[in-house]
Amino acid sequence: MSPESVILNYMEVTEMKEFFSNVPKIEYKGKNADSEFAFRYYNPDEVIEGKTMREHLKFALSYWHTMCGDGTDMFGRGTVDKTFGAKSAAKIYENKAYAAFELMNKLDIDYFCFHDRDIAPEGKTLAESNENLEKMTDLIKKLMDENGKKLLWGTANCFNNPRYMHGAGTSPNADVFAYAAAQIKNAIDATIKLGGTGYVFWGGREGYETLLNTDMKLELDNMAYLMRLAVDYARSAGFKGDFYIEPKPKEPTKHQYDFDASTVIGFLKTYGLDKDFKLNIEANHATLAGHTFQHELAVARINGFFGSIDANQGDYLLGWDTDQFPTDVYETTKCMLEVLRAGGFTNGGLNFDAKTRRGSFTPEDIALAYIAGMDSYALGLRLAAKIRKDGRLDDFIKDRYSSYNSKIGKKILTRKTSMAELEKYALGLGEVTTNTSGRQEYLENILNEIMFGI
Ligand code: XLS
Ligand code: NI
Ligand code: NI
Repeated sequence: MSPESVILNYMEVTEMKEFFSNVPKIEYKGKNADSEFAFRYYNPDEVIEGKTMREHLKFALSYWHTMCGDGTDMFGRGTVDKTFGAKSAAKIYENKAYAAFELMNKLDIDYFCFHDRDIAPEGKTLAESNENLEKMTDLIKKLMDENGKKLLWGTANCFNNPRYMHGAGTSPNADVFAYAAAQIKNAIDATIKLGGTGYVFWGGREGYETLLNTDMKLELDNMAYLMRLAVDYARSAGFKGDFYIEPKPKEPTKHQYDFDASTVIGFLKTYGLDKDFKLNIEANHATLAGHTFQHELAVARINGFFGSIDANQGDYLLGWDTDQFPTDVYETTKCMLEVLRAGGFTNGGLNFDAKTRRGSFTPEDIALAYIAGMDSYALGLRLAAKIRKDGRLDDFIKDRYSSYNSKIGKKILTRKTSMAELEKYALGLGEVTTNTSGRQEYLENILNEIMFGI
């Protein structure tokens, strides 16, 4: 969004103190809370499985959706004013920052995530853009210190500007590759300056539309080289956090190179980047790839790439990234089950890469949306812990593979057999008569019983 595109522009307010004046400080009030401005399930200090809910969930505000997204879609202009009472670009971005911290305080959110161009406008030249970024990170650093807020991760927007029409690191144009590298270098500097614990690569336009004009190998090689350069630069500049790739199968390009968790892990291993990166799994991207959210998280976890999460949800009837606030409690529960199985977040967290629907256009809607997302994840955490305590689902899985605990199974599991021995054993079996039921429906009913049983 460029500031000029916002039509709902009121008189410039220079000393605006409160931007979400109808939103009170949100506190945990329990199930019987008598106001919509309250948490019913998110009780930050409550301990679950040895950690507070605050420590488990590590909620983050996404600066792009919340401070910048104005509801523009393919068929209509913005419905929401995100100028925060200002007129000039400089003042708009300043007010965005003040409003962001007010909202984080009111919602009791400890972290935020940003693209370079969300927090500071692009200038006429790269040098000017860098200057804007420097100035805004000075202000944001001050606000972080004053309000005790932290940066979960930073990233560079290498997809909005027309120069990136053919990609950034995968552009056929070497000048674009150089420009992207320069932009990423500055975004890394900004992340380090703000003490960020992560740096994300979401491959904006890193993909292709047609192989009629695309050298896929050269593009992938270059994308990996840009990542290698970025990691080496960041480490030399003192960055101690994690690097993440955020998989997405399509949109904006028809075929995004970072298709899904498995594809990205393969890519990282091919290019020797697997020690440097983890994954940032987004719910809506998982479903676009034809997977469940839990599948993507499990793939990341079992391969040692579990890092961070973009918490949102899509619409199963639509084929694009709707970035809705997550309210499907089956999904948040299965997600938190994976997070607990992974041992929880280290440098990562739950970033609400989510926006209110275009018709939910008031400032209060933003707060209500975050409350809905946070409460849904709090419920998910509570229910995931309950599932683990109940133990029936975990026990079922363990038991299902018990044939590997003895005899030929143990030999297979300990990798101490051979094709000849297995053949001899199979010949002796006559036929396999030992299969047991997978009991899917029974397990689905147990899940319901644990989640809703009274
Ligand atoms: C877009 C992505 C993006 C990343 C950050 O679909 O989700 O918002 O999270 O660049
Ligand atoms: Ni995302
Ligand atoms: Ni997305």
